[in-house]
Amino acid sequence: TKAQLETEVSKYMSYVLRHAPDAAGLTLDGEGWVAFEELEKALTSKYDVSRAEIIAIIENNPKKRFTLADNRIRANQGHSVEVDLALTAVEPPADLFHGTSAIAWHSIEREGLKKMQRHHVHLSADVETAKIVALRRKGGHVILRVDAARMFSEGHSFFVSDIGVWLTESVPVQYLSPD
Ligand code: HQG
Repeated sequence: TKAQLETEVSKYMSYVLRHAPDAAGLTLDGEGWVAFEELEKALTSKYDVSRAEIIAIIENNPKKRFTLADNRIRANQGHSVEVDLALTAVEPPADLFHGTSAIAWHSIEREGLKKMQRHHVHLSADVETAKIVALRRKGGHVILRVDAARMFSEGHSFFVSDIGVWLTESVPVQYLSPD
């Protein structure tokens, strides 16, 4: 169906713009941008989609995963390839949240939150969003409260992405508690 095609194209765009530009013959610049026309070529050679449909996929993406500006496109976050999104450090809200699996919690309670494959640990401003993130995982879920106020006062830097995801390098255990 059309919806399935849109999801597939969107997932492939995330894959290419975050992790494997080479796979589509693309090269990202230092801040993760690529000419829209180049991406369009890669997508139309692989999928039966038009330029207008690609633009609609970008604009209708529920999580605003991509920014299209000045004929360039980039993923807003979640890269594994080296990019500098030019984020500025800002003071976080007092509490932030992280939704994860009960299994992961066994190691998180010993090691703290690590950035794993990504460039930062991703945190949510509210419990509802953290729950949605957790539900991507199988089995039981845990919502963690992060004492962001104390982390910030003790020298940890925070960044906020275009779409309101809070980012930090790591969260040591002393700042974590199950919500
Ligand atoms: C876990 C999606 C064991 C961490 C979502 C998470 C979000 C540990 C997983 C965004 C650990 C990494 C981010 C440790 C962390 N031991 N497990 N010490 N430290 N973990 O996907 O936060 O679709 O990289 O709890 O909606 O789940 O990409 O991070 O379960 O906004 O746009 O390791 O990704 O958005 O998983 O999700 P991820 P996340 P997109």
